[in-house]
Amino acid sequence: MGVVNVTPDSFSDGGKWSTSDRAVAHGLDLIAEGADIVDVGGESTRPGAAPVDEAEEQRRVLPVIQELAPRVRVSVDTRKASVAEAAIEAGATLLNDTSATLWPVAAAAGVGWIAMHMRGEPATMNTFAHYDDVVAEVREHLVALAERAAGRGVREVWIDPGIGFAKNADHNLALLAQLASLVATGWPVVVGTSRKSFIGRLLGGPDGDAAPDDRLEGSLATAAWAMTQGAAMVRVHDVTPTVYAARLIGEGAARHRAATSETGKR
Ligand code: PMM
Repeated sequence: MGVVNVTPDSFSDGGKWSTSDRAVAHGLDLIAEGADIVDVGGESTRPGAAPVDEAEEQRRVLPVIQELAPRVRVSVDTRKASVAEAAIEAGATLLNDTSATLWPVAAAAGVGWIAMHMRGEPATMNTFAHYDDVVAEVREHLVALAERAAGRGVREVWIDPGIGFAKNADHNLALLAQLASLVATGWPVVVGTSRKSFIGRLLGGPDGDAAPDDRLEGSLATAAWAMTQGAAMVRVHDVTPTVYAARLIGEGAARHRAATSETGKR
């Protein structure tokens, strides 16, 4: 999943694709680079970000979705039912729902739904980053959401631990280290680590955190880790290197399977 943020203020790429023309051009580039899904968002969810009103969010995302949807599967990254509905009209077939509340829209429209874990709102979420066992709490919450949505008619449900959403760097690393326990639930897992601040902190030095543009290696390493642990989708800004990594991992896994089945080993 390649990201197109049609926003002036996203931490990762804010302002770069904030006009429709530029956003569409960027989406076309991501398709050419090998993205299977393009995720279009019109509201930044970075910690402390100011909310955007419905009309403005629709003005940002709808023309971009209309242009891209005939060419690639489009997801809409929104927390608002009205924006989700308008995005589906415009051609989106997957709701990337960081609020994990929009399953009724997905059920009614027959589109897919990504339930992402967060606590509070982007403006306040950092104050909720307290867990006894972050992995178990996130897993149980997501499984409950997924089961409810599937039981009420959403045919395609994905779960996402919400790296960086109401989580500190230790929480993020614990969730990544134990990603297999989310994968073991059987729900397809989406992971978004791309350019996030915990990577900047880990890659930083005495002068401070690495800037979002300098987080490629960490983004790629964490995406590759997620894929090898069984994540079904990674949400990234840097599609070309991630597609290379995905191909390499897929090829390696196929050869490993072939070699072990030849020798009868498991
Ligand atoms: N992260 C961001 C936005 N949307 N959606 C999902 N499903 N998972 C994520 O981890 C996620 C998301 C924040 O990153 P951005 O500002 O670079 O888009």
